Amino acid sequence: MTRTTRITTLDLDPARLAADLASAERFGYNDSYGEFICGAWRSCMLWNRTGDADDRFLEDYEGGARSTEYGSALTYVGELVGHHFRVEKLKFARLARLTPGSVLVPHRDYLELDSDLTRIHLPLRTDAHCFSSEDETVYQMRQGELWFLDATRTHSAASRSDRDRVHLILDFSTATPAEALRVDIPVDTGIPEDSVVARRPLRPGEHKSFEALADVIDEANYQDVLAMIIKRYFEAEVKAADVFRWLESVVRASGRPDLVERAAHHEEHCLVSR
Ligand code: YCP
Ligand code: CO
Repeated sequence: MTRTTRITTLDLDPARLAADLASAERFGYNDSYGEFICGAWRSCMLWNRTGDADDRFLEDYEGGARSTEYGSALTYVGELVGHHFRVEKLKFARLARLTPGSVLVPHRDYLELDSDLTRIHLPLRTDAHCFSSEDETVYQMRQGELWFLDATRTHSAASRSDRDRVHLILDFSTATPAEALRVDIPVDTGIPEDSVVARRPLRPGEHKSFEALADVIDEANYQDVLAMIIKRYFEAEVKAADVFRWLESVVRASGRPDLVERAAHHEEHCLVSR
């Protein structure tokens, strides 16, 4: 079984990367998948089924991907992808901007598709204040590192940076990351120790104190309360699955059946089926 792993580190050309990132500032981004996001995670389709950037969701389809106007505009990124990957297996390429202060709700990808894809991340712009997670591991993908991300496992991301984190995200129709690569690199090592970020142990009563948010939560700040729990998960040893347990105890104690139902559906949508 292949696990999330750092495949290699690319030797990026800073000037050419800067030129593509400058072009990307002017692209049209969409706010698809808002239910997975507290804050903003804005995405731009570079390659998909139709070549139309307005087709913003992952979907099942046969055959090769087409470049959108934005994909064609990123000449350096296009060369990097063409050099390292079997583009005939590529289904989707996106730019994703995680904006300052934003977090993703722990979730699993591809649940709505007939078959899983192979997910690759290449951070184009990031810093020491951007974090990713898988289950109970918080880690950092640094600029220029090529990662295979097992998106079928529960994962999340958080930014405490003051700039957008910009990642290139690729999805291939292969069973393993090795089949998506053109270059022969061994892939199966897991998240390396030097990428892992330690979290502190939970303080006694820490979960309990979050229950006080029951007096605060309503339909307008539901996502903000969830964001607070997710931010704590990135700091302290809360289990990924317990993010929804903490939310559940808040909504139950709030005496709001509508919010209890909303949280239950939200968890189902993120982690189980959709
Ligand atoms: C995706 N994961 O890859 C999802 C949606 C957040 C990250 C948004 O499509
Ligand atoms: Co995801």
